[in-house]
Amino acid sequence: MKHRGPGVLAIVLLASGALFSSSRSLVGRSSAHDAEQSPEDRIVTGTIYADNFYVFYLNGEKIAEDARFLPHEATRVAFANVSGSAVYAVLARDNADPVTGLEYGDRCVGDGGLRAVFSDGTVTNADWKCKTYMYGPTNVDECFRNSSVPTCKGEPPQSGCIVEYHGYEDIKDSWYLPEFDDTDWLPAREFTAEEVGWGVSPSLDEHKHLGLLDPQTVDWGQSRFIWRESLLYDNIVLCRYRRM
Ligand SMILES: [Ca+2]
Ligand SMILES: [Ca+2]
Repeated sequence: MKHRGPGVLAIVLLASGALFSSSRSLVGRSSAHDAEQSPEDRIVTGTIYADNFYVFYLNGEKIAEDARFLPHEATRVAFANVSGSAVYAVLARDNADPVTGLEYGDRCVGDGGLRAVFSDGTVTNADWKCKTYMYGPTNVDECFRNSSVPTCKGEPPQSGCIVEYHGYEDIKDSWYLPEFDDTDWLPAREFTAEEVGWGVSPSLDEHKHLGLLDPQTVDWGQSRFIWRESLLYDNIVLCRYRRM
């Protein structure tokens, strides 16, 4: 389904050429190590899909964010490779209202999903670790009356929905840094294409200037869809992976 978001319009940094003005720019770098590397080794390319939106960091540096607050679209990213270990970090969020946890005018529980593949062999799978930042609604029975497994209802909820926030303020400036201690984070849960509603081709014609990709045309390699425990109720998740 098409989840119309609040109109957040962001920029794929790579598309604007911002990569090459970053501190990880290859411009001006020169060393014997670099000279031994092929261009393919020095620049990592990748494709990220998020329902609805992502922000991607490598080793603590923001590399890119999703082009639009919509599912069913993938975007390319690229960044200068680093020697040794590297920490991939992604904030991914479903289109959930911050107060009710619902969408579509508070008539639906939306679902999330994240998938990424990179040319250095890094892929999303259960080796990643994730933490839920926003969860809800927690009182779905009251929030959606007479519905045991709600996705969409015809009318807005009759009573208040409860959404929980889990300590993001304490880690908002550190969770994506390489040295951040994520030992208490849980393994990402893998999901199938059917579970995430995979297979809907986006309408991209009028948005090609944003560099949007039809995910059906991408080689996703060995990557898996990941999220935290619930695609429905974990609405904002933080995920990390350390490439050794
Ligand atoms: Ca969604
Ligand atoms: Ca949701």
